[in-house]
Amino acid sequence: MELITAEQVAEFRRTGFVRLEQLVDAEAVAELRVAYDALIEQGATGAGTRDSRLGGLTRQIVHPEKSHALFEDNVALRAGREVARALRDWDEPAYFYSQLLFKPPGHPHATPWHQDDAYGAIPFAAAGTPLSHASLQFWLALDDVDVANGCMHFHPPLSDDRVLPHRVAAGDPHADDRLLGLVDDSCIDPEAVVARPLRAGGATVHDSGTLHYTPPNQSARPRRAYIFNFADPAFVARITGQQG
Ligand SMILES: O=C(O)CCC(=O)C(=O)O
Repeated sequence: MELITAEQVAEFRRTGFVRLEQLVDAEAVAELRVAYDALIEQGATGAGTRDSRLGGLTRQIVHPEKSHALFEDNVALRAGREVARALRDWDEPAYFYSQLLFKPPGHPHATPWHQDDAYGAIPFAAAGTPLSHASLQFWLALDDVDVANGCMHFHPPLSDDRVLPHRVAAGDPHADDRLLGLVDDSCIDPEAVVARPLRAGGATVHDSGTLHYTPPNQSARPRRAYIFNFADPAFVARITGQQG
């Protein structure tokens, strides 16, 4: 199965995001769902996992691989690495982190417009910081997703290649699970916004500087997103060095 075409690579380079109709097959989706549901239902208690709520609102399990072995190595991560190799000419894409972000039926909270680079500092990266283009975020749908249950929405690049002004939209500003959003959404052109519905097993990939948003889950269906990130190895070495 071809994971990504030359046209999709070109689209990503132009827009900073791309939809992959099928990153993994139904069998992999079924297996991941079992592991996902087990962590959501029983709680993720492994050392190194953070099981909390993004902004106190949306269930988020960061580093699920520390609580369930399937998230350590699976078909989605292997496929994601292949796609990252096609999208970037890094020496070797470095696995950075993963998270489960769960919007159950009727979940009333949007994930506001933001750029992932804004999360690079606490409480947020200063407006005007150059975008890093250092990582790729994979958003794998484990349910069919559309606008009603909270699929990803993207905005094409603004001419300014910098972090826009962000604010803490919810949660403790100094906690890792704070929720960030743009201070002012007026730069978002509704005509330019692209919703990316997916069948289960499909994924979107976006650059760390790409503006994105998800709506509340207004449906009776769950929205199980398995999110993982591959990054420039030089960037990961720098971050890890800082932490160590
Ligand atoms: O799924 C969501 O609600 C938001 C996901 C997101 O912001 C991301 O993957 O970077």
